[in-house]
Order: sequence, then structure tokens, then C-alpha cells
Amino acid sequence: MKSKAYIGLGSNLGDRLGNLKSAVNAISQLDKTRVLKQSRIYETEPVGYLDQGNFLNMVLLIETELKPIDLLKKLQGIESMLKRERIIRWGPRTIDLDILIYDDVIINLPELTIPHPEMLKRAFVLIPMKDIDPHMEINGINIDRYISKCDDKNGVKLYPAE
Ligand code: GSY
Repeated sequence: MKSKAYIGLGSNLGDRLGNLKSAVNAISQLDKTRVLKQSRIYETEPVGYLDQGNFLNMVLLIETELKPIDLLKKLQGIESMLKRERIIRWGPRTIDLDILIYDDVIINLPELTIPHPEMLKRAFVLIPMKDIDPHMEINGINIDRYISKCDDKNGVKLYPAE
């Protein structure tokens, strides 16, 4: 059965743009998976642990036959392949791949929570997501309403296209 999932990507170490591109390429080559849409890329000020460099963030909409846990494992494989470094818990990372939404599935496991618990408070997730679906509603509420309440919205800037 084919499912749709939104994946959040972030990088703030090394070749940030190259890391995002490599991750998109690796996701597009996953078994039983195809990338349907991708957002533009945004440069975003760090949220949480502030003493670190700006991130590049983007969001993908994929179609996949992988179950959520299998998709998580594949994404973790891509993170290790891209040599994700994360010394400080909320600190800099070469690449971070998060399953944000998977159909209308709700999962609460120690290793995986879907929908992503922080996504509705993070403009660095919602603004790219809006590129993919400008009229998106979450829990019956328009995405713009969530964005307007995000503390980090002024720190999210479109990254110049190449
Ligand atoms: O949530 C993923 C990692 N992360 C990010 C991020 O991707 N972008 C921004 N702007 N801040 C962040 N803080 C953390 S942790």
C-alpha cells in the first residue's frame, strides 16, 4: 500500500547545501519510494540550542511503501552514510532527517513519534511545508495560523537558488 509522508531535512555543519542535496538524492533512491515534491531551501536561525550556526532546512513529500519504522531505519542509514556528527544533544549536525507526518498515522514509540511533536511550533518546518501545499490544513487549522504563532518565523529566510 502506498503512503504519503512529509520528511524534514536540516543541516548546519560542513557543506550544508551539499548535505541536503545528497540526502534528497539518497531518499529518491530508496526502495519502494519516490519523491513527489520538494520545498525550496531556507536558511534558518537555530532553535533550542542557540550557540551554533544557521541551518539550511527543507521539506520533502514522498510516496512510499515502507512502513514508518522501516522508513525511519532507512533515514537513519542515510544520516550515518552522510557521516552525521552530533556531539552536543541539540547541537550542530551534518544532516537531520525527521518523519514529520505519515498519512494520518499516530505513533508514540520511544524511537519514533508521528506526527513530529515539535513541528507545529517550528517555522523552519512549517514554512518549507507550505511550499509543498500552500493551502495545507493540520487538525482543521490552516498552516498560516500555526506559522503566525511560531517564535522562530523571523529567522527563516529563503536561501538563494543556484
Ligand atoms: O530539528 C532538527 C534540528 N534542529 C534545527 C533545525 O533543523 N533548524 C533550526 N533552525 N533549528 C534547529 N534546532 C534543531 S535541534
